[in-house]
Formats: sequence, structure tokens, C-alpha cells
Amino acid sequence: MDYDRRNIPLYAIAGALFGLKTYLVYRFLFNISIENMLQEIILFINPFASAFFVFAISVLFKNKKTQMGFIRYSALVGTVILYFNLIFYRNFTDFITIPVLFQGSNAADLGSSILALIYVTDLFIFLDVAIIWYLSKRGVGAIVPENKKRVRKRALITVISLLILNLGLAEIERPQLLQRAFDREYLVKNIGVFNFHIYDIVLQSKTKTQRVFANGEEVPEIEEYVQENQPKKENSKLFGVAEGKNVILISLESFQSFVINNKVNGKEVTPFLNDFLEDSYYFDNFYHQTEQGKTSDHEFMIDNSLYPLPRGAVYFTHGNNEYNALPNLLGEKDYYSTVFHANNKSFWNRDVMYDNTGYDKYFDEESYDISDENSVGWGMKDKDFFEQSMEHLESLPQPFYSRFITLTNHYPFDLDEEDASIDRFDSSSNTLNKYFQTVRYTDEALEQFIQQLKQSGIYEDSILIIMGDHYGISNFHNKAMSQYLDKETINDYDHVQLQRVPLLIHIPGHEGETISEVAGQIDVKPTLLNLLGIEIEKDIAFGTDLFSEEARKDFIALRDGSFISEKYIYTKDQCYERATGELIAKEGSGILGTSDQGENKCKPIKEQVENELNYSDKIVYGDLLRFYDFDS
Ligand code: GP9
Ligand code: MN
Repeated sequence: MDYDRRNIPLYAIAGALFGLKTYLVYRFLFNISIENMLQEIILFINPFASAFFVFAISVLFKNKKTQMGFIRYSALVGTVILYFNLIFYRNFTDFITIPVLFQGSNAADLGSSILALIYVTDLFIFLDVAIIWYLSKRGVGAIVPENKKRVRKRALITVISLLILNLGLAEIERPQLLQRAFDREYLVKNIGVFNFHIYDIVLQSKTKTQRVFANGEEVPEIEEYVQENQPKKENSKLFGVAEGKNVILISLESFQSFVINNKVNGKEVTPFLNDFLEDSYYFDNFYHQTEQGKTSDHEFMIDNSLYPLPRGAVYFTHGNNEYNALPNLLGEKDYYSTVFHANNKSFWNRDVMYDNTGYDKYFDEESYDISDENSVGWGMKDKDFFEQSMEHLESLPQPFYSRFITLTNHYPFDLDEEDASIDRFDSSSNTLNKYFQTVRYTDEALEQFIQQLKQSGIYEDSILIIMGDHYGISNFHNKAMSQYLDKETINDYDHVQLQRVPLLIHIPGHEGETISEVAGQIDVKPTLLNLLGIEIEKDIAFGTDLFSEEARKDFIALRDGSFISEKYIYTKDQCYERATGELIAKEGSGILGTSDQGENKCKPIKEQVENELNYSDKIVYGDLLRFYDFDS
């Protein structure tokens, strides 16, 4: 066939065919949830962006044969990758990642059922490959020396525009998608399965190198540091009071402390919790310490008493590390561990992490009847979630350790009219205005759940831990927030104070008490183990028992290096008096930093905080617990 200037180059034909095929597969064969028009558009664009990118590489080759061969085999290999993902997805409702690929159990699982996962109609997935193959063999659309320059330029422009469009829209839809990496489905939805694999490979090699170069030589130093800071078990006021009891831990989505015992339009925001905390140990200076991994970061701290990472979600990036996590430890005492959360199981890589840390069962969205009526915003409404969970909970062997993760009070705080019991706040921030209503809804859901626990008889045999996972209202809403809190502005000190989330520990037969010592999510694991009377030989954990009578470590570190001590609050190079909020030193200003009256009191603690965060990161990045012998 003759070369014609007007011929459409084969890379473009292949890009269009393969892109369309991939889109159809995403849309109709994978069960990818589309929540809005923008997601639909991105899902449509990304297959073309990746397809054009790969096929366009062919224009770099000099001779026709290589160009054609490259396009042919790219189409084949790409389709095989897509198809493997599809087979895997049919079995696991998840996409392939490198660690999962090499995880023996998965492969074995697939092996036995593989025939059931392959359908004759799947042949259609290879239709475009056949067409591309045929065209390439006939040399259709080959790039010849005369038009090479022009075609290359066009190819470059097309590829770059498509990529920019794809990534730009993805950034609008999910800011910081790649850094935060929260869900494989989100990643695939936004950048496509091929780019997702590249991303996964990069992530994996980074993780692997750090792990490979670690040899455990840092462990003794870290162990020594940790042990110096641990109060003695015998000094826990409540050691063993809850021995053998069930543990029900309720994570309240985006629940901050400022709503507790507070009002909006003259009405209490959380009437139930306000009452319930009277019967519980209530910690009113309890801080969340999460970072990009949000809910999953708080879960990580609860179970491990290690810090989450400064970037990304540790659940995602280090879900296969060795840990000494609560479910594993409790499992040794015959506890049955579960998580209840009506979301897709791969979100935050939970399925992998739960499996790895000893959970016996994850009641994910598949354990619930979810419909349009009982969903809002991110998914199932909290009241329905708790109600449907009861049946599962009642069927568990006891004692159990069960975490419930709520969802309704999640940004953008949508709520159906009929579920709102209080009016919106009135400020310039629609987000904050709506927040009070969803907080109230969750408060009601909680009340109803506790009623059901009482009816089932589980309540009396259980301790309840209720906790906010992280902030819900960001800095972005400071103006509205200052209006609500009746302050002139929200400064950096106020911002730190707004990172408080409620923590309630309810133990049957115990009277309520408000505890105001500074505390944080890092402390949950040692506290819980002591309440249950479980002594572990040794552990590498950075938290301390909240009921210890000995002086506890004097600070709670936030993940960005800010800290709260009994006396001071340090953040963004500023040192404040905790009680008054008075600024007493500002680093680098020369005015307060070194003068007598402004001596930087925060400095020694700041160094300890940096040190501690650094130790924790070393453990996670180097997977150091694999070198640690917890028994001897
Ligand atoms: C997702 C839910 C919310 O399953 O836990 O996650 P978040 O965005 O708060 O981390
Ligand atoms: Mn959350």
C-alpha cells in the first residue's frame, strides 16, 4: 500500500480503538462506582490518554517494520494486562498490585476458581487487537521519512494534551490523589489501570529499597528510647478492670471536640454524647494525630501505637509490614477481632492491612443491604449501618474486639432533609453550616446503637471506646469557625486546639470522670491492653497508658512536628503558653527567641518530638519490627 500524506497514522487508530475498548471494559465489566459527571468524564478520557501515550512511542522508530511491530505487541500486551486485572477483579473485586501478585494465598485462591472467571464473551476484549494486528500487517498508517517530523510533532501534542487533561481533571476531582493514594479503585478511575500499575511499581521499588537497606541495627536504640518513656504497668489505676470483656470501639467520622457541650442556634449539637460522657471517662484534651491517611491513620495508631507517615497512608504503602497489632495480641487471649464499616473493602487498602494484622473478619459493604434510601453522601447512613451491624455483632464469638467506623459525618456533610433534627448554622461556610446537622445525626445514631446494645445484653459485658478520627473542618473555614466560636480570628494556636477530638471510655459499673491531661490517639493501645489486664512482655509503642498514676510522657506530637505539652503548645515555629494561648517565643524572629522573658521553652520538647517521630518512621520504612523479638 502507498504512503499517503493524509493517512491517519496507525498509532492514532490503535489509540482510538484500544482507548474505547478499555473504557467499555472499565464501564461495563469492572464494577467501578461513578458518583458524578466529572468522574464519568475522567473515566472516559483516561483510557485514551494512556493508549495514545503508549502507541505514540512508535513514531520514534525509524523503520516501518519496527513501528508496526511495536503497535501490534503493545496492543496485545496491554490487553493481556487488562484482562488479567479483570479476572482478578471478578474474584477479588480489586486490582492487581505487586505485593498482592506475589502473595501466595491470592494466587492459590485464583487457581482453583479460574475457569469460573473466564467467559467466552471475553473474546470481544481482544477484538481491537485483531483489527490492529491486521492493519499493522498491511502497513496501514505507517510513518514514512517524508512525513515523520510532522507526525511526531502531532503525536507529541496529542499525547501531552490528553495527559494534561486527564491529570488536571483528576486533580480537581481528587486533590493530591497520587500522594494520598487512598484507594485503588479511585486511582484506576482517575488515571487508568496502566498508569496505576506504573505508580504501583514506583511505590513498590521505593518501599523495597528502604526495606532492603534496613538490617535492624537501629532497633536497640529505639527500644531503649521507648522503654525509658514507659510508665510501669503496676501503676495503672485501672489495670485489669475490664478483663475478659468485649471491646466495642466506635470511630466517629470527622468528629471534633468543639461540638461537645456546645450549641448551635440555641440547641445542643450532641445531646446524647453530652449525657453519655457523664457516665464515662471523658478526655477533653485528646488530640487526633493523623495525616494524609486520615481514617486509616487513626486506625493504624489505635492498633499499633506507632505514628502514621508524614506522606501517604501507611495502610497503603506499608500494609505488608510486620506489626505487633492489637488484634494479633488480643487473638492470643482468644479475642475475636472484627471491623464494621460499610465501604468498599479495598478503600485505604483495609482488606490487606486487616488481614495482615490479625483481624478475623471485616464486615465491609458487602455485609450490608445498601440502597438509595439508606445512603447519603459517602454511603450508608450511620443509623442503618448500626442497625444492620447488630445482627452480625450478635453472632460473634465472645469476647470480641470490634471497631465500628461511621461515615455520614464525612465531608461534604450531606444529609437528607428528613434526617436533620437541627437547623444549619448561618455563616459564609456552607461546609461548617451543614457539619452541625450531620454531627447531630451521628450523635443520634450512636444513641440508638447503644440502646440496641443494651437490648441485646452485649452492653453489660463490654467496654465502649468512642473516639473522633480526625478533624472535619479544615483551616479553609477559619472565618466561619471564628464566627461560631466567637473569636476574632483563628490563629495557629487555635488551630492546634481544634485538633482535639472526643475520647470516651465507658466501663460498666464505673462512674464518670473528666480527665483533662493531654492525650492522643497514640495512647489507645497501651491503655486498652492495661484495662483488659493483658501484660505483654515487651513492645515498641510510643503511647502511654492514660490511666497511669506515674507521670506520663510530657507531650502529644502531631504528625507535622507540632506538639502539645501540659504547659506549652508548639506549632509553626511558635511557642505558646497552653493555658492562655499567649505567644512566648517565635523562632528566628530574634525578638522573642533568645531573650530572657521569651526563652524558647518549647525547644527541648521539640527536639524530643522530632526524635520520636523519626524513630517511628524508621520502624515503618525499614519494616524493623521483623527484626524484633517480642517474646524474649
Ligand atoms: C472511608 C472512610 C472515610 O472508608 O473511612 O475516610 P477518610 O476520608 O475520612 O479517611
Ligand atoms: Mn475519616
